[in-house]
Amino acid sequence: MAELESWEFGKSDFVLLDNLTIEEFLANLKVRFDKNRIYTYIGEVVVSVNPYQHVDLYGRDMIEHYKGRELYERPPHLYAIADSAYKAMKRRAKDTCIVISGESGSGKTEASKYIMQYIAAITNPSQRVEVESVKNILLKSNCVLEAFGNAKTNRNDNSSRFGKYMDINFDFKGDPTGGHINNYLLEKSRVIVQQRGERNFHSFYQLILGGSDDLLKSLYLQRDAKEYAFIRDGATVNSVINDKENFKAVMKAMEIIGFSDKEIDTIYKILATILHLGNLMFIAESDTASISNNDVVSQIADITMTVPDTVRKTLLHRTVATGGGEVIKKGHTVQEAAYGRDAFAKAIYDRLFCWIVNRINDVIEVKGYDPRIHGKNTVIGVLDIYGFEIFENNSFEQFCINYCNEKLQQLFIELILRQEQAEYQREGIEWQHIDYFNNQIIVDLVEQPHKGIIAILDEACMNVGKVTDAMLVDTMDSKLGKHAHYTSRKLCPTEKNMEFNKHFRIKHYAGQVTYSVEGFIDKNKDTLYQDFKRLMYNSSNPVLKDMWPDGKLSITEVTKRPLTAATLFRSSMIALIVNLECKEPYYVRCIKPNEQKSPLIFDYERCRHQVEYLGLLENVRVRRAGFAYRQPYERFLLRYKMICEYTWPNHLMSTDLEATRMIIDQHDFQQDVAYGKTKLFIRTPQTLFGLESAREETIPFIVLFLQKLWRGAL
Ligand code: AD9
Ligand code: MG
Repeated sequence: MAELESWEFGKSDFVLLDNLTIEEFLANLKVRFDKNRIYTYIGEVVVSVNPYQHVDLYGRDMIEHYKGRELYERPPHLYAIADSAYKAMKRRAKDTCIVISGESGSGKTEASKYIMQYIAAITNPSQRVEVESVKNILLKSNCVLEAFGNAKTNRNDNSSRFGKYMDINFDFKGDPTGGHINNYLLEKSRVIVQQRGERNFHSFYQLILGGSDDLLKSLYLQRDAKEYAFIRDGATVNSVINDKENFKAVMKAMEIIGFSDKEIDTIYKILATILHLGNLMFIAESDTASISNNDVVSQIADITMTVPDTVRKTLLHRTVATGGGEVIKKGHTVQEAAYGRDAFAKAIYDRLFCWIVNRINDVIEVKGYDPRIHGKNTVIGVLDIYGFEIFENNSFEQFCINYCNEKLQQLFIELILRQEQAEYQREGIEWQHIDYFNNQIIVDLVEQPHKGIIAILDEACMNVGKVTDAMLVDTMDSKLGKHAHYTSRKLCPTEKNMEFNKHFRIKHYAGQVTYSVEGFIDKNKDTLYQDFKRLMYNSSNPVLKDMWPDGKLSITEVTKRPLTAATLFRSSMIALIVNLECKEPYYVRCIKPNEQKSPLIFDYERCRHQVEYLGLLENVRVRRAGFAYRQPYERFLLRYKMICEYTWPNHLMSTDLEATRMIIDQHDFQQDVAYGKTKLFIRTPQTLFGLESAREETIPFIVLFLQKLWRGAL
């Protein structure tokens, strides 16, 4: 329970609500949002509402205010959660993780940065140089990853278009010694096309607006984003982001992290290559394609240090091995050439992003750590991953993102309940079972081997060219028609918002989402002609070559069908969950108060929806069904010992438990508490209020007493 604030700020913990209804929940959230109290607890979960304005909550003084404190001693804050995770790690050598969830624009990335800043600020009191350097790199990595992985969308001016999980490693002293970043499914389709009002990744605009004249000249670029097809639409979008300034900041960050000049140079060369690729024009010549602006081909060849003729051939042909083992070059049609070019542009950006992440990992990886000498190496993980998405048109990307959220919700349910149960068992207190919606059924619908949507999709991708998107819906209908969480137009003929064989719908835990199946097979197959890989591998630029090791294989050596995008994503999600499961979790649940990015609007309906699908009411119920509060005896006594004459200033009982019992008995709260092995469990808020008001009443007497004591009057 957080430090009790004045009533006008609402309840600092939702467990304190008098009536647990969605209306009361929202009313409390609104009162707090209006007063800039953007954080509220549900036990140890932080609910955060995006304030959409600067709030004075993150200064050095605030960090000091929270440092080393228990959750309930201070008003709710991310810092308190970060401190709890840090304490658990330091005191009990537990690996912990902080899972931040919420929809796009709800404040996850900002929260993750505040958490990292807090951890950086409270560690390394002795200012060890190597630790300072690790901290600096960890913080700077955000700036680089945001440049390459974030973009302006209609929901968020700085939307993360990738999922991120960062481990921070600590030595036995509790100082950061390194870290590791895992990135998930970058939305690479954005490289070639963006929705109206959205932009490509920030990095492109930063280069065009912030790069020096010399740099742009060497890359054959003009300082006008409208010149480039892939970023043209985004160039006219109003943006609050200062690309020019950010270019400098990213450059500096990359230098601090330790990217070499050659590496930085290659990064910008790749961006330029993508921009030039977008401007290539294919024309039909008899039934194959040719390129009308060959100067662009030469520029690409020069920038990528490849041979112009090979670049042209790669763009216009593909190498295929015939059944008889013969290798032939097959000319593309205009459509195929454009498809290949787009796939290539997406792939080089994706490779670049993964390479940047790996490069940062190389630098921050813990080296030379020997647990026998240095003690256990512990970890705090921070997960900032895309929230649930329901758009007007939901495609393959939303399908993956929403599946990811199902997995995380499953973990949340498991861990919160399991953790409660474990704590009760550990403390020797009886556990009551709580009913909740278990979304495992939806997880299965998506990921089950042979029967799930991913399996059906993969099967469709195996039959190259034979299965259309429409046939895919048909197969899903026949295999999943009876599933309670799956439907389509055929299964539900009266449904007007779905078209026959074009849409299917999943009833997610967070709401119904209708997916347009168009492009599913293609995006899942994620084909990139081997010729492009070979082209990059044969570059004379060693940094670029390094990003394409698989280009080494000749066409006859490439035998294995690559794994599909959905299968790769499923494996990465399963690995993520395995990783999180073995850590002690802390949760931040972010809420977006309105669509207008306004600090003044609390849109009830939008908030209601989020509270519902985040399962926050259930969360409070779980917390309240048992004991809403728990405190170690030692801590309890520190706070309340003054309200009983037998425990103040110090008790003489044999144990802290006995002393606690003395206080509880004297104030007649016996009915509402249970005594665990190390903690006192309190069932209802009223008891806590009673204790708090007794404390408030006593403090003036104690102050008076102490003053007299000092004056020698006693
Ligand atoms: V997405 O899923 O990556 O599209 P996020 O990460 O949930 O999304 P983000 O953290 O980027 O949202 O927050 C969106 C914007 O809200 C930020 O750019 C800030 O302008 C604003 N924001 C979020 N949190 C805070 C805060 N604590 N204080 C002030 C905030 N502004
Ligand atoms: Mg984000």
